[in-house]
Amino acid sequence: MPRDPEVELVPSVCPHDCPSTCALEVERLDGGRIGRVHGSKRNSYTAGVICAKVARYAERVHHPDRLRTPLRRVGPKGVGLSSFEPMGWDEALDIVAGKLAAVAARHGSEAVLPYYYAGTMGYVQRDGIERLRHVMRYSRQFNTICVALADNGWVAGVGAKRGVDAREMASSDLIVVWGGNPVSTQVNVMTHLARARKERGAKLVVIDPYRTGSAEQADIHLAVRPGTDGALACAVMHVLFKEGHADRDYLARLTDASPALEAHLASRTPEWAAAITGLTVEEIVSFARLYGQTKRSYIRVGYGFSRTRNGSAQIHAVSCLPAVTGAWQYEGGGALYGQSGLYKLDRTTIQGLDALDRSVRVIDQSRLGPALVGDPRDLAGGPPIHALFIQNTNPVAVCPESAKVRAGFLREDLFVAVHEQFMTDTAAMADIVLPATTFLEHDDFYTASGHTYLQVAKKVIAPHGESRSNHEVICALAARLGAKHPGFEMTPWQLIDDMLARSNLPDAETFHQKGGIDMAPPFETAHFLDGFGHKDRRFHFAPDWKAVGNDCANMPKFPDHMATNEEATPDKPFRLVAAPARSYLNTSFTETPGSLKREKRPTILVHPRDLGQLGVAPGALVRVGNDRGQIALHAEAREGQQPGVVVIESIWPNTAFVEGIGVNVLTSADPGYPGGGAVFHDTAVWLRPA
Ligand SMILES: Nc1nc2c(c(=O)[nH]1)N[C@H]1C(S)=C(S)[C@@H](COP(=O)(O)OP(=O)(O)OC[C@H]3O[C@@H](n4cnc5c(=O)[nH]c(N)nc54)[C@H](O)[C@@H]3O)O[C@H]1N2
Ligand SMILES: Nc1nc2c(c(=O)[nH]1)N[C@H]1C(S)=C(S)[C@@H](COP(=O)(O)OP(=O)(O)OC[C@H]3O[C@@H](n4cnc5c(=O)[nH]c(N)nc54)[C@H](O)[C@@H]3O)O[C@H]1N2
Ligand code: SF4
Ligand SMILES: [Mo]
Repeated sequence: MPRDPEVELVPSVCPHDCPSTCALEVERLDGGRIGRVHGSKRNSYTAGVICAKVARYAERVHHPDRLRTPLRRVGPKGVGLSSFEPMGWDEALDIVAGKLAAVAARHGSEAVLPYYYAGTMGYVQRDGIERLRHVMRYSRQFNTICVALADNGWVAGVGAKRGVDAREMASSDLIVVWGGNPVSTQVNVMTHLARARKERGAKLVVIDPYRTGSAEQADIHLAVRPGTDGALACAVMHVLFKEGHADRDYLARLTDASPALEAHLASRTPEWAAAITGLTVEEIVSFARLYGQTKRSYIRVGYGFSRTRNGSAQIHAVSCLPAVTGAWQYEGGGALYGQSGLYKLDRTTIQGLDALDRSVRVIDQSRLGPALVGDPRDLAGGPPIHALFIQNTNPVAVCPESAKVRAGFLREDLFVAVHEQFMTDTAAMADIVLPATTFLEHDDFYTASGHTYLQVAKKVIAPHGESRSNHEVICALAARLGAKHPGFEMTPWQLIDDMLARSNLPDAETFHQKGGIDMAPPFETAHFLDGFGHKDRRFHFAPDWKAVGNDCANMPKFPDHMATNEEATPDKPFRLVAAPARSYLNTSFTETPGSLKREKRPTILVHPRDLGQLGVAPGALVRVGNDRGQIALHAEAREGQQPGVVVIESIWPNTAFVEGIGVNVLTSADPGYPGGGAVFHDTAVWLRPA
């Protein structure tokens, strides 16, 4: 569509928790509004393409429900806007600071938990809360909700959190999207792999328990049972060794491969894996042959198959494949999980690391529910949590075991302040709600996990209503609490420049002028030809699990299927996958008309055979539950997944479900092995007609 020449295009960066971190061009209109948002062509990973939900960002940033003023709750918790009345900023900040100070004075500073995540991925606005935490000695947060299991599994083998540049997919002959759904969750993967398909006739394999948008586009879809990818990977390696597709020279030079590894894999037959994965022997063997016969094979490792109790072992097992064939050596070959280990950024000032005291107790982010209801395992011998200050996350909807989260937030003796853009499920439980800017209304700095650019963005429009940025709120609270740190006296731009100077990088203005700087390492390094990340420079088939986590008793010596998941039982015969919805970004965009129109209503996808056996008509209301709770939602028949597997695309607000209880009442807060991490796709449930 031709653009109106009068419209000013302003550069920005998408701040959402998405591996793509797209470079944007925002149409700035008169009167402080924006028009369409476009992908920038200056960034060769974005390559002019962004997802539909962010292209329509005008719907979100100018939404009539955006919070405009601070609010005080005067009615019951959990009801929404009608329970609140507007108030002034000074009074609101005085109350929040006063409560945090009173709780710390009475119960100790660890009774205060600043709680955050990745509503924005900008370093200044996301991580400033850490500075306040450390200076005030408030409880620390162990970040486990997203990448912990996958990071540990990847680093166990590869030794560094980086991989082959995603743009190289254009030179691949086989692309395996393993446990990810890029059509929904990072659209740019599809751009780059489409080139390989068009120009080289590359094959696309998608490994996912259900027929996602990505699976629909694949040449081969392997619909594994959830949590069984380790078995599939082992059987593939079995075939690779048996049929002569292992690169023995590579294995000897750059890995710790041993006769014991081969003997172990000799017992991991396709028949063995078929029984575990639910795939046929034929499917497994033909995928293994395709992989073994293709030098330029690229695995794009998603997060999906890490979100199980055995998730780290699963990621490790899959990361072994290119080490067996030596695919790492070739252009367009190897694998990528994430690139965040490429950058060595010194975040001392932003995060207040110079004030960090490692003796302060740590709360597991994913176990917020158990921690709030006082599970002694989660309080590390410290006081109950009496005050929560929340930015950038919506735990009442997104945390597992949400019945406990809710019970915790309902505690009369808990003070909650939430800094938000919308009246989320979490804000509705707060005592004080503060209105927050979006990325278009503040400055920030961004790294990416899916590509290698570092980027900065300046604000594009004035703040909505009276909303303030996270940085402003953190600094205002620091002033009231008497928290001293140079970071509280700096502007966001100064904080970015401070970090860049400490990291020996050009200043923020240079990043801005250039539209970001590509930090891609040379081919040799990107492909680990100069060695992997471990001390011995080798890939580890036999990982030192103790180096990545404490709970190692169950960890297998070699890549394997680790049978520690919440298996289906006669009374809970279904395995639930709580996958992301295409038009939402976690719970963000659940308020925008364009996204709602596409997602329609909370839905459980059930195999037609199962629906028939349950006597449920497609479209009917069903009840889904387990020992942790139950929910009601509509069912839809879906081919392309195994019987016994059900899928709820989310994360809908709890209030979108007919009974006001959302999907995470079903998911478990058990930490995955060996170093913790949320297990959102590792859930057994029963299903009944409602
Ligand atoms: N549209 C949209 N985009 C998003 C998000 C969103 O909510 N919506 N969320 C963002 C965030 S925070 C993140 S971390 C990323 C996550 O993006 P992804 O890497 O795509 O990871 P997941 O969202 O966990 O799940 C991806 C796929 O894994 C599949 N899966 C689940 N269990 C298994 C398994 O055991 N084996 C295999 N092979 N596959 C399995 C699911 O069915 C799902 O299709 O996406 C980001 N982008
Ligand atoms: N069932 C199920 N649950 C899941 C997952 C799943 O796949 N299935 N995925 C999990 C994963 S991978 C993740 S990462 C988590 C994500 O969970 P969250 O981090 O809670 O992600 P969002 O729901 O997008 O919530 C971010 C909130 O931050 C707010 N926000 C955005 N920018 C700013 C800002 O600048 N300032 C302030 N103060 N607020 C801001 C947004 O309005 C939004 O309400 O969810 C997890 N929960
Ligand atoms: S949500 Fe992801 S794909 Fe969409 S614009 Fe943002 S970074 Fe790009
Ligand atoms: Mo995430």
